[in-house]
Amino acid sequence: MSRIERLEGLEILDSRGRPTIRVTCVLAGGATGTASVPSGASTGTAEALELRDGDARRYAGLGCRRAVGLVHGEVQAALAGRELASGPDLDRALIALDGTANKSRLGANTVLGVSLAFARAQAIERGIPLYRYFAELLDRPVASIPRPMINLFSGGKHAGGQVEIQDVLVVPLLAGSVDDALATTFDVYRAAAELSAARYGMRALTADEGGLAPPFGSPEEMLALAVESIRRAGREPGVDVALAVDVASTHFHSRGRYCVGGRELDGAGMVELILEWIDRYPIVSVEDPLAEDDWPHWSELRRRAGASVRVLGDDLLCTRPDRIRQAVESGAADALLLKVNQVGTLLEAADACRAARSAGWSVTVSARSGETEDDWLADLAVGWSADHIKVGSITQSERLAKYNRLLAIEAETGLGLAGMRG
Ligand code: 2PG
Ligand code: MG
Repeated sequence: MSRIERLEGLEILDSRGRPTIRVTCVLAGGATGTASVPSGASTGTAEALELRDGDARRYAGLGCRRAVGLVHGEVQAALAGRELASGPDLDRALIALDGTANKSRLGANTVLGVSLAFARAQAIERGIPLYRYFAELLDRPVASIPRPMINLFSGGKHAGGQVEIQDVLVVPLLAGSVDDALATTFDVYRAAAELSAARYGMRALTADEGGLAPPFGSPEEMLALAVESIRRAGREPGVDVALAVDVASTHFHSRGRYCVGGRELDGAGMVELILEWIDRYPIVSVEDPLAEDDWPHWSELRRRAGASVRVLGDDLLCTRPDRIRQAVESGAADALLLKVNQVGTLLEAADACRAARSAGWSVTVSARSGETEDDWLADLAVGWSADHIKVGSITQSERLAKYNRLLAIEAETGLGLAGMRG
């Protein structure tokens, strides 16, 4: 049993210079945990709500003072002094206190900050590493370290929108360790920066998550340059290093039409385009290939894409167990992108993880485009035995905090990287 003595909130800035919150939880015995909450840009409609101040005179309405006030006020008043056996106990109390379906009263940012800070405090109180604490929440042993999917090129909402698709990522297939995966990616990233400079005459400007963002003329140009970068780095595309794509197609879709690469396609046309990409490029994972509500075309794509590629749901699923079950029943996807702040508590994210696992799906734990220097995500991905982790590129400290934590966990545990198909 743990007893919360005090909760403190602090408004801090994320990697895009926008406010977010950091919560500190002090337990009666003195153990203290602190955690910071990330924030997305290409958000799904079914995501839980982030509480923002809405005061246009301060941070364009994005301030988090109300969330901080709730941590100090209502949430602390409701929880301080309560005996709590575990994180799920606390999360149930938070869900009941909020009382809405999408955390719109307290805000998913407020709720998640408290949920994570308590987890850290309890792990400290029990003297166990955070990844072990997370593993116990799912009642699974820590089996492996997730294989990173690392941003190479970005477009869409994470860059200037010069090309519609959001991210092209590298997946080091043969790497046996995080160390190896990062060293391989370093070579590919460097080759990509050199090619971008030669071809587009620009230095290596980066997007929100540290991916390179030259002014590609089309998504195909972006994919082809990724393949060329792998080759230039002395690796064989599809053998040593494969590609993953976050199409994020919800964000260039409107009223049944997808506007991409100068084309205007309906859902069937979008399915054909994705199949063509899978055919032409060494793609092993395609995320949000269709819009968040285009369920029939998701199922058609999953049926036709073949077993060598995972169809990964982000905006489609929003880490919600009900939407995952719908996707399992309709055969819309076979991989979950898990972002805890899409649902707001560890408890609900763990349910989502279980729902995906019991359908035989793979799980990719993901950071958000607005991140902080906090590294809890690395512990979560290891603790929940994710197949992959997606935290952005190998630049920018808010990304590297997670990779560096994975390196430390790897050194401490000697665990190997997850295989490509679990
Ligand atoms: C995504 C994420 C991370 P955002 O779409 O997968 O890349 O972006 O946090 O902006 O939703
Ligand atoms: Mg996505």
